Amino acid sequence: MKAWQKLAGFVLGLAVVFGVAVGIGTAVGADRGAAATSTEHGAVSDELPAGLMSTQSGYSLDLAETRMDAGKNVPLRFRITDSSGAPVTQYVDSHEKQLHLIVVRRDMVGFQHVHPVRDGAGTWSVPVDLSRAGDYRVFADFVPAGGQALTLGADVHVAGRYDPQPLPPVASKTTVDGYTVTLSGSPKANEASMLTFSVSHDGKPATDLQPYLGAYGHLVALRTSDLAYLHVHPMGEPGATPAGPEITFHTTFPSSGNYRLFLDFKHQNVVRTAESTVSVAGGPTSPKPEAPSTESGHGH
Ligand SMILES: [Cu+2]
Repeated sequence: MKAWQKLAGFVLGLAVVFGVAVGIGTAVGADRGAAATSTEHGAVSDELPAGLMSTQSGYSLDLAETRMDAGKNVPLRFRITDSSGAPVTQYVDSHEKQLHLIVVRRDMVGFQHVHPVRDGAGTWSVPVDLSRAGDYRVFADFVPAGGQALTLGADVHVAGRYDPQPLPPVASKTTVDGYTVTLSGSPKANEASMLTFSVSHDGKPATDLQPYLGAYGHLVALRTSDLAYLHVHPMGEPGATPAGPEITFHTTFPSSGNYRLFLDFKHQNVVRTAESTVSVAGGPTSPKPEAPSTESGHGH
C-alpha cells in the first residue's frame, strides 16, 4: 500500500469518528456498516443510505444529457468517472453484470431495471422508456475494480406535461400480469428486517421460479421521501433454496416511514416486477450491532 493511500485511510477514519461524534452518523445501514469496516474505500459515505449522491468515494455518475424529450426508447448515455475525471473501464461483476441501472420517475412511476452496454472508452448506453414527462432518478449500481460497491444517483428531466401520481397505499398484496405477490414481515427502522414475498400464478403457488441474475428475486427498495436506495440481500442461492413460492430478503431500513419495493422475479421465461408500498415502523434511533455479514453481493 502506498503512503498516500494509508494517509487517505487515516483521514477517512478520522472523519468517521468525527461524524459519529457530532451525531450525523446515525443513519448507518447495518449491512453497509460491515462492509465499511472491512475496507478503507469510501468509509465515510457508507454512513449514508446509497443512491442519494452523484459523487461518492471519488466516483461520479456523469449523465451525457440531463434534459431529454419524452420517448418510448430513449438512448440514455452516461459514464462513471474516477477522482481524476477519467471514465472507469474496469468493473467487478455483481449478480452477473458489471453495472445495474435503475430508472424511476420521482413519484415512483415507470420503474425500470436494465443492463447498459459499455464501449471501450467507458461510455455506457441503454434504451429506456421515458414516455411520460417528469423528473426521473437514475441509479447506477456497480463495483469499480479495486473499490467497493457503490450506488450513485442523478436526475434526468423529461420535457412535457407532468402528471405526478399519488403513492399507492401500503398493501401486503400486489398483482402483476396474473401473478399475486404477498409480502410478509414487519420491518422496523435500524433493525435487520426480513421481507418474504410469496408468488402465486393463477391462484396457485409458483414453485418453479427461475433464477434471474443468479437469484430467484431481486429487490430494490426506495425511500419515498427522497429515493434513498437500499441494498437488499436475497437469502439463499438457487439450488440451495426452493424455487418459490417464497423469496426472502434481508435489509436494514435506515428510518421509519414509507418505502416503495420493486421485486424482479422470473417465471416462464419472463421477468416481471411486482411493486408495493411498505410502511416501516419506528425502531432504535441507531442501528443495532449485527454480526458481520459474509455476503458480498447486493440485491436489486
Ligand atoms: Cu441488474
